[in-house]
Amino acid sequence: LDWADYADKFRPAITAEQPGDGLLVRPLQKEDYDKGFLQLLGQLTEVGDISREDFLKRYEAMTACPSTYYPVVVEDEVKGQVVGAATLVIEQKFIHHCAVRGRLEDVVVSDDYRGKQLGKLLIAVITLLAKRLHCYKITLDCKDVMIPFYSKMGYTNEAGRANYMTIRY
Ligand code: 16G
Repeated sequence: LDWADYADKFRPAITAEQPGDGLLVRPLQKEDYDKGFLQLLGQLTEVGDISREDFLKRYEAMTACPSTYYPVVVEDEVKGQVVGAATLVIEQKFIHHCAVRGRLEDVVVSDDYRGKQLGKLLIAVITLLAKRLHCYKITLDCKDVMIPFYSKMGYTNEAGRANYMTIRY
C-alpha cells in the first residue's frame, strides 16, 4: 500500500503536501487550542469544557509517550482554524513478534469543509503513516453510516473475527 494506490480516489487530485487552496496538513500543535481544535472534535462527539491548562496537560502527556500518538490536523491558514483532524494511535504488542498495531481515531472534518475530500485525505495520510511505522494492521470503529466511506478507503469488516464490543462507564 502506498500513495499511488490512493491516486484514483482523489478527483481533483490532492495530496498531503497540496491539500487545497489555503489548507495545510500538519501534526497537532499546542496553538491549536486557539484554532478551534476542540470545537471541531465537538462535531464528532461530546468534548466538554476543556480549559487551556487541561488541554496542555493532555497534550504533554501524549507527547511524553514516544512513538504512540500521532494527531494530524488540517488547518485553513487563511482563517487560522483547524478544519479537519484524525489521530493515529500505536499500540505495542507481544504478538506477531513484538509487533505494533495502529488505531485510526477521532476522524472529523468541519461541516463547512465538506466536499473537499479532506476526510479521505486524512484517512490516506494516517493509513500510510501506520504502514511506514511498521504496524501489522490498523483498525477503526465507526457508525453504520460511515461503513461505505471507510470501505472505499480499503477498510474491511472482518466478519466473524473482528467485532467491536464495548462497556460504557
Ligand atoms: C468514532 C470514532 C472514534 C471516536 C468515537 C467517539 C473514528 C474512525 N471513529 O467511533 O475514534 O473516539 O467515535 O464516539 O473516527 P464516543 O463518544 O461514542 O466514544
